[in-house]
Amino acid sequence: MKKLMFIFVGLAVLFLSVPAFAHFQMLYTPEIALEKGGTVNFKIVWTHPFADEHTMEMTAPKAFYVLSQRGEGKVKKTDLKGKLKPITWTGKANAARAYEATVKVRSMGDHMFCFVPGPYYDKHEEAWMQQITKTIVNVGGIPGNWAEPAGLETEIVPLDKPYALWTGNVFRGVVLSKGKPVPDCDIEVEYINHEVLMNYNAFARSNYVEAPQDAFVTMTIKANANGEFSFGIPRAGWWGFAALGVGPEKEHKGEKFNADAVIWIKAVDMK
Ligand SMILES: [Cu+2]
Repeated sequence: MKKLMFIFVGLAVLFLSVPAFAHFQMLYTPEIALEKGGTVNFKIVWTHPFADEHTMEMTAPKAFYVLSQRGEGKVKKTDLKGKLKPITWTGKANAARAYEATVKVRSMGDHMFCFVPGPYYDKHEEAWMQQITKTIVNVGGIPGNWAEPAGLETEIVPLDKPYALWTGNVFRGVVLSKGKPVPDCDIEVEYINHEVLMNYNAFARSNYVEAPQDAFVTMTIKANANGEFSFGIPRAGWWGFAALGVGPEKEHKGEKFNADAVIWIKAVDMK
């Protein structure tokens, strides 16, 4: 009888458990602090970048563009949707549709890449989700529009240059929805824990960090009353920040809709 109970509990855990780790819309390119203009290759993957436990099937993207500014110059918008090409991304657990893009950046200054994915239906949560994502690339160390809102429905506006961070620096940001700060929201933070193999459309399987417990896989921090947050960066590499459910849209096709605001930063070691 006791044995039977065990099996029951085991099965219940198996079927009721929802994925513990947070998903992130990756908008990844190996280098974001460039010496000079050139070609920037993006891998755009909807996955769990710390655990690499499940890669999700992306739907048709809504928008992809870049807002470029050199110094105090005019902000130039370039549509990049036509550059998106579907790829198959292979994770540890499965393979799924993702996208890649090859983009030329010519001018010095900041290039704020904005990606709006199509809504994704999550069966476990019985809700639609969408992560509106920014990655800011700099050329030549000339600052531009890195601290300006892109004007997205929801976004994280950095208070520190996201491409000029040493390991151990603090990264701060402010969460906006329709241009207004979102007080007290939850922000999930995750590390890209696996080397991104650009030529293989896959993560490397070696040299990853072992988390001592699940709360370290996806860290959750809170914004303050002004929608601002800060995070000390413990390790070189890529860190993603996702402000949860902060988008103004709450319903899609008669069901719950959660839009998150995501930003990516890269830290480098002082050596
Ligand atoms: Cu997930």
